[in-house]
Amino acid sequence: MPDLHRILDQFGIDPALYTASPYGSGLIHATFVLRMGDEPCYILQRVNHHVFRKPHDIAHNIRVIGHYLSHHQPEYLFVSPIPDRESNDYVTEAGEYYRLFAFVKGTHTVDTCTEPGQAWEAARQFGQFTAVLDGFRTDMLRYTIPGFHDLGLRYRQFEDALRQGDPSRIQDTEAVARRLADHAHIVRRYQECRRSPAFRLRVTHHDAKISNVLFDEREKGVCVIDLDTVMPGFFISDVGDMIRTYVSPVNEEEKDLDKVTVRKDFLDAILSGYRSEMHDRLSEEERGAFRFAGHFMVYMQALRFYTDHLNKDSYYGAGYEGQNLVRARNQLKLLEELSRC
Ligand code: GN1
Ligand code: MG
Repeated sequence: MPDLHRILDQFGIDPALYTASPYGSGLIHATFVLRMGDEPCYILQRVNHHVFRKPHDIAHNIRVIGHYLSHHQPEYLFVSPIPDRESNDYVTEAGEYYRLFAFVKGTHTVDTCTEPGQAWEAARQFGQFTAVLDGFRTDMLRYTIPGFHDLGLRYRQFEDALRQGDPSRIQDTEAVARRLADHAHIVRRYQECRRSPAFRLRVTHHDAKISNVLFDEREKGVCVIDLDTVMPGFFISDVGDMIRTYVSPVNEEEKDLDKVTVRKDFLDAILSGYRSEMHDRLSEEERGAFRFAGHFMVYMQALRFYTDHLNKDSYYGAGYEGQNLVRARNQLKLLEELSRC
């Protein structure tokens, strides 16, 4: 638990009034909710600066987008961090970076998508986020993680790990490596999309999991949160990550692969919710890549988990031996299921 007293003091908040407890299920940052009694009031987040090497760039992106929206879409709910006493968007304490958000009253998050209606609402929110920023110049944004959803790069990192990773893990998992290499045609199609002038760079969220959407009491989507990976990107990143994380009834941690299946009604809901905001803005060629989006993101995540397994879990960490291998196998199964429908 961080030294709350020193951190909150920098935001001008009396730490004695709140109790902090861990919050959410993200793999990268450490997140805490601050409650006054039972009432959630703030979200405090310690930024993982090994992953986000320039926390200042995150703050820059959120600031320029917030500025644009306040002029062009003032009714759009955009959750920016609370400034500290000196108007900084984050504070530093013991070499770590922390930021604070107001808890949006009357909202909640969901960890797994249990109803197609939730998938529709979330997809509409991610579509709307890109749609309201359609007129915003993407070159104003910084790349907070360079090459983040570059599948060519992720494939090269997989090949590097096969050469330089842990020798016994490489040897024990050759079959997984072969199955991954069998899908390399997805990289080639991705490169074609990138090169095509019909594929536009847009403001893309890049982490479209269901827990990054706030819902109200009537289960309507309210807004998207977790804007660290907002960068110029292709719509297939967000649609693909929704497919990756909403269509299966179980998540990437599931070991029983029989449970990894594709719920077609959820898939349809994602496409319809996203189209409700974005259909007219997408080119014909982009519209033809909805299904591909799922293959692209699930494949990338399978590569990333397996690569990390070979690299001894240096990126994601592991709660038990072989966890990233479990995740990689899970994502491979999902890819195979998606390819069948
Ligand atoms: C990481 O921390 P979280 O869960 O929001 C990762 C995503 C992966 C996801 C897999 C910055 O996101 O790209 O899809 O884990 N974020 C980063 O669970 O690497
Ligand atoms: Mg995230």
